[in-house]
Amino acid sequence: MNFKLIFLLSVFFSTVSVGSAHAEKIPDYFKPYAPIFTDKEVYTWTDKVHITVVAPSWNANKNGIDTIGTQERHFIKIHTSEHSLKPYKLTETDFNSGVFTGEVILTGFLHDVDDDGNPDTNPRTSGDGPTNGFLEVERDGGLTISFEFADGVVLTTSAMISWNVGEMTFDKQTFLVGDTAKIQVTDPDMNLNPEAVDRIKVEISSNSDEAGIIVDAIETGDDSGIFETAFSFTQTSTSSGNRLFAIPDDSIYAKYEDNTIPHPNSIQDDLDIQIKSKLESEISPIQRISISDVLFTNSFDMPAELAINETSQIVGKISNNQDYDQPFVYIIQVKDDSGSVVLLSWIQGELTSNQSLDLSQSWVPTKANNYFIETFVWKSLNDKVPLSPNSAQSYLIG
Ligand SMILES: [Ca+2]
Ligand SMILES: [Ca+2]
Ligand SMILES: [Ca+2]
Ligand SMILES: [Ca+2]
Repeated sequence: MNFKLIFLLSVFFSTVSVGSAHAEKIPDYFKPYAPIFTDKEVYTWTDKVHITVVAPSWNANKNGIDTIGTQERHFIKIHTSEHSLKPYKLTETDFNSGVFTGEVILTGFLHDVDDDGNPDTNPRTSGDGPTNGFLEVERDGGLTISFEFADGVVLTTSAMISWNVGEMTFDKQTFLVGDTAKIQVTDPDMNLNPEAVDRIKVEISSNSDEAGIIVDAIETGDDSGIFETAFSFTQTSTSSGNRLFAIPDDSIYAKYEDNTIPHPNSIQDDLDIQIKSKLESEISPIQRISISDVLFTNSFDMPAELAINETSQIVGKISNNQDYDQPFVYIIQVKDDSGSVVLLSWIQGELTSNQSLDLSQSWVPTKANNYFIETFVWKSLNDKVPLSPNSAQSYLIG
């Protein structure tokens, strides 16, 4: 038994060595060794396909560049179910490498990728290699490369075609008002031309400017499928170009409409890719408005003491410390010494950039007491973020 096994092994090894001794014949009918490689297993519809065939037996001239693919009965064919390139020439990478390469640019099919009603692709099938090939492909089809290596021996390899769901990120989770914000979109399907920089549209908006801006994101290289854009924030002028009107505490939104989404979505479907960030200020909310202690005036606007059953005005002043407009609600609350609220009123409004406002509320005290008068500035009644410290004082009406 042992002898038999050793014998079989020796036959096996000697077969291998005989095979390599004959590898220089052209072609080697007995050893169909010429693996075909593509640089990816899955391509998008407009990718550039790099093809490599390792075929040492086709290295006829050790001192010159050989080619494969165009010899009668030894054609290379690159095809989908609908379109094909044949014959297609591949050239040797070096005089004596036995490795043959070529490229084909996939040209997709007619499709509108930016929803403007016009197709953005130029599908065509032409070229004879090694680098001038264009080939139309379907969204979910395949791509096959075959090489008639020897009579009756056809070597093939296949790759898939698919669309991809786009991805988008901000470079930071929150931005400060002076920042330049960056957005990156990855969608290989929008690399419509693998030999030139492509661009896509990104919509950017804030709570303060819901219409926002539309900016171009530019591909980071001819063949990257990654797109970048940058924009800044303004609190003092309207949105324009790559500048977005937004005030601190606004949410910042970016949207990319992906019109190239994969199966099982239909080819006509689109998907909004949306991300959110936030704009913050170095100045904390409580420092953004200043507040004065209240004064009391009579009906002639003259300073006056409070008195029982007399109408007075409680007058406060607030000032916008920021160079952008701020909505506010100003609240006046008066409590008696038991803690009961005897007056509560509020004034809503907006302070323009660096504006000061006098705010007043009439009050008729009805009994002698030691009153506690407080004023507050909040963002709004729903969003009770203090924009200034509270002001408080006691007032004795005897
Ligand atoms: Ca050669
Ligand atoms: Ca279009
Ligand atoms: Ca490109
Ligand atoms: Ca896509």
